[in-house]
Amino acid sequence: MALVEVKVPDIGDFKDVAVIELLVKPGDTIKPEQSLVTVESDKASMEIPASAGGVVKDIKVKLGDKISEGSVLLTVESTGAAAPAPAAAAKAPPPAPQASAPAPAPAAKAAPAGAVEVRVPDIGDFKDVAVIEVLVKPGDTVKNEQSLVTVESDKASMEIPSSAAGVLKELKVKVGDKINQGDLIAIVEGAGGSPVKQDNAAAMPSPAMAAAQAEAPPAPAQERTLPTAALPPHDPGGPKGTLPHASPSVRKFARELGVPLDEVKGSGPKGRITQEDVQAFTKAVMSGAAQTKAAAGKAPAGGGGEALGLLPWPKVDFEKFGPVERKDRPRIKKISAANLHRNWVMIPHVTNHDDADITELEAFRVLLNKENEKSGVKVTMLGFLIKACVAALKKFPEFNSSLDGEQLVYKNYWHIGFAADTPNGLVVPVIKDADKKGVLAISQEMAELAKKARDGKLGPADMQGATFTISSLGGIGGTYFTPIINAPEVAILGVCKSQTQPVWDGKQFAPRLILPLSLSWDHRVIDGAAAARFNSYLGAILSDFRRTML
Ligand code: CAO
Repeated sequence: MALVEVKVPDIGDFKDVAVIELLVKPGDTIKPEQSLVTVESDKASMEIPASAGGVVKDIKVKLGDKISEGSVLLTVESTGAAAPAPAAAAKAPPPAPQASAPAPAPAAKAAPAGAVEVRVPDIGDFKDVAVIEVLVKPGDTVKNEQSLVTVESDKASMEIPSSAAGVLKELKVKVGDKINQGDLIAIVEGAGGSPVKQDNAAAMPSPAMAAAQAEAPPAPAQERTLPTAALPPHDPGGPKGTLPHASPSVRKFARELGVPLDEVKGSGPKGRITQEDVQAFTKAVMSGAAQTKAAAGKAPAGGGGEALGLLPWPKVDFEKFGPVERKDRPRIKKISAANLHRNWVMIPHVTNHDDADITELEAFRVLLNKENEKSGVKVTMLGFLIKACVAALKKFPEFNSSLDGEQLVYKNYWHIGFAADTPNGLVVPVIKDADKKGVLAISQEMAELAKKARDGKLGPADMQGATFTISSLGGIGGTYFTPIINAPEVAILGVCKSQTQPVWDGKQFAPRLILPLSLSWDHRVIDGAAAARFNSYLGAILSDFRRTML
């Protein structure tokens, strides 16, 4: 079987274009005309198809390499099945030189003084292509070759550039219009711009198109108003592995910002990614509202310290030291891990520990449960804690706020989340409007939500809208811990198991039931003194619940 070199076919005027995507790898079996690499200039992109089929032996280019016609892309071990595709041999229509010699264009119609008609250049095979994006508006100052509109067929999209510089007086097309070569797009006036003469102002067709055109008689050279048209870029409906559905300029913009375009959701027609989509994605990542896959992928692997300039997470062959068992982590654990990690890294946490004397409150709780034995509503310390926290949050509204850019959002509702331990991981159901509910109602709702959580039946609405969270390990044990704030909240209360302790009452040691409190707070929003006051007020309420009435 022969080893065949697959070279870049005639791609017209495109020289030294950068390889931005490799679509095949050694060992792949490829068919003639299958796309091999994507190349891109600053105006357009295109996929280079194979001139022969077979098994890929060796890839001769890598990302970033600059290639031109004749560059060797790869070698294939030919199956002999298919003859070399005509693409390589195909002659593209005469290439479109970049607008270097501006001259009055015969096609540029009279128009008002200094006004220039900008028309659709030779866009090769493309007929009746729809305008899917208008990139400028009347009054804009446009530069020569600045993209004016994006058009799209079912196979590719391209930007149509201006042939003149100046102020855009009129736009003659709108989104949805079908356009063809020679159609008037816009009128541009003045500012040194002039229509540009262009022989063979052909938009560069893709090699596949070139192949198709090879059979047609060469188009006669014409002077056209528009000198340069963008090369039809990649085929959005093409084989898997092609670039995301976006215009070349948007892809360039995304590359400059380091935005992984395949993670951006397009809001344009047919899911096309617009510049605004890229900007919104960047904003979301910067504000912490979203994460790139690369960042998220690093987190579960053990913290991905590379992004912070830390050592990579150690990779250990555990089997070397003994038998191991691997299990997939439940979905809830993965989601909460990513959230906890973000919150821990992005929020400057401080935790204040304090104690509350709940001797009387516990006695009251026991009495209440005895009285309510028949009703079946069991009151735990958490019910009182939720009510006590609402009182403290009302007294210290900063603790019931959220950061939003330069502003602090004070919430005039008090929805309290509580961490619930379930077989599948940690979830945080929310008691809505806890300020309007009594301890019995809160206890009942908490029991229902905790059951729903353990049964895996909590809906998103059950877990949304919290303004403050309590994490109680009181039923389990421990003294103090450092709970992680549940963003965008700014504080969380951790509670551990109450213990009877000897407390000095001024005359003697008396046995008192002491509840350990751990308040974590966001130091960007809250100061240490405020946190100490919050804890101390909370302790006072828990010692004497009558204070909530004050
Ligand atoms: N001190 C001493 N005893 C306590 C207590 C406290 N602070 N809090 C609760 N208890 C007791 C209860 O009275 C109950 O006692 P009885 O069985 O004798 O009646 C027992 O501990 C069990 O209580 P509970 O846990 O069922 O009820 P709860 O209202 O306290 O908590 C819930 C409900 C859903 C929060 C809890 O079951 C849970 O999941 N806790 C774990 C939360 C968690 O994982 N937090 C860590 C998150 S990491 O930040």
